[in-house]
Amino acid sequence: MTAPLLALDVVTIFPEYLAPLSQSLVGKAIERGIIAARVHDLRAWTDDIHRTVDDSPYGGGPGMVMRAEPWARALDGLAPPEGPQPCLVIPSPAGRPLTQALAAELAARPWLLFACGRYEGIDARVIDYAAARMEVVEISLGDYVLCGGEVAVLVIVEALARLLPGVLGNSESAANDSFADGADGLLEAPAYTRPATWRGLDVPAVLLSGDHGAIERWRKEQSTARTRAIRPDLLDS
Ligand code: JF5
Repeated sequence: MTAPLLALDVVTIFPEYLAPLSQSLVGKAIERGIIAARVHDLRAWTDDIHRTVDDSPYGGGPGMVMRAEPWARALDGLAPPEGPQPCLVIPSPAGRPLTQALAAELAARPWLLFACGRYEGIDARVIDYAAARMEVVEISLGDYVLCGGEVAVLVIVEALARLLPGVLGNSESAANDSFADGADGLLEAPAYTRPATWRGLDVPAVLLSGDHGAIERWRKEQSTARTRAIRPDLLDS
């Protein structure tokens, strides 16, 4: 097999949480060798009998913080300092918002290393330690708090995997997506399939008309109306 387009490492204290990576489109891309994915248990890089990954926060406050040392050993083990370096991706409510543009940027990297935080997050020095030799991107899925980074990693991997050549079929190409390069950035118009009447509900007649100009205009109106109602912020830009 030829080299994968994208290598993924995920470090987590809940490796089973990443099981969905082997399903669906991402799973297929792994089977087909387009993506190489490895999931690692952070506790493999602890050295005490309790395999401790957390401790109380300096300065006080609730909750626990992930200790720096296991993370540094994980980074050094997976990406030895003298070798090629991955882009380190850390899901965090304090990160850069995930957008289609950021997903496309990440999809162009050869190697991504995901660090899944839990509790109140990872000792901040880990980011400084990593940033001295690799690119580090903290990414937010939105303004809410998850219990850990694992689900965010699944979201990020799914968003970028479908942008890799060969992952989507031609019929489901990413090029037409609302947020793809050159797209209008509006929400998609509603979609319908057979039957034309279903439980008393009809497909809009224009879609059955065969008039491609009228269909295009109708879809644009639908997109604009939906966007104005649900995501007016997308119209401002
Ligand atoms: C995480 C400590 C990281 O909660 C998130 C998140 C919210 N939006 N985007 C990501 O990340 C996981 C939880 C707790 C650090």
